[in-house]
Amino acid sequence: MRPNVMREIWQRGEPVLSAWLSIPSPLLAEILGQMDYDVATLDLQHGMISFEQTLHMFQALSSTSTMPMARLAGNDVTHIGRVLDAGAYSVICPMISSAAEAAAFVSACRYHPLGTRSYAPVRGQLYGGADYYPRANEEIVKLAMIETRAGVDALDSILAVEGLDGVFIGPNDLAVAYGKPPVSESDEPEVTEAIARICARTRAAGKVAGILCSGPQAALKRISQGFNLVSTGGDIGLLSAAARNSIAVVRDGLRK
Ligand code: 3PY
Ligand code: MG
Repeated sequence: MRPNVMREIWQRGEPVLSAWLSIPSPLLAEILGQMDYDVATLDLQHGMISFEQTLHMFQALSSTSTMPMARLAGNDVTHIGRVLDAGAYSVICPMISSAAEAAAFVSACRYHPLGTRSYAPVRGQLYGGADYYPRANEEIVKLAMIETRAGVDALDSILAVEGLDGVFIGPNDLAVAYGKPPVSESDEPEVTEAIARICARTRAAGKVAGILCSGPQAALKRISQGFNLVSTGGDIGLLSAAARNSIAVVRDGLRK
């Protein structure tokens, strides 16, 4: 099976850098796949991406060295199976609040006897290779999103779930959970302390600590805090910033 680049990067002790895609476009996936990201995460929870578009975006990514990841729409066994069958090599499950939820998520990602994933990996096998079935259980990376108060409280038991590779913090939902405004880089002490605690405990448990970041400087700061998986800014934000700057230069020039 094609090796999961994320595991190779973590084995070297380096952080994984992810693009974050919400716009449903195979061409966009191909363009970002040509940049220097390790993985591209399709946001199937809050992004505008359907199952058919997921398939086509994964196909577009497979012409590049950037590996396909998905932030799932939810902890649903049928949905998880379909996203893996479409070729996701790593999956992030939102809103995990207990060890039982984390265990159900991991089970949905693994074949018998370790889990309950139904067999027929169709495109997963085309992308992964002929030995997909015997290797997929261990190769696919499984991350639980911590973004609720219950999830923070249950962190140690979630980290103890066998087969879970680590956690991924949703900083917006987490801030909301603490009664604060939804921003990726909150400076509210309760939120910053919770994020630091989640990162420290997760790394101490030998697991992956990931987090969504609003941009490159935030990503660098999170890596220096100990995170070893970061998104470095989403497609919508990148496009908006580039367009805003571009038109501003022209309008400023016309005023001179
Ligand atoms: C969050 O910040 O809550 C997320 O889930 C990222 O989209
Ligand atoms: Mg969230």
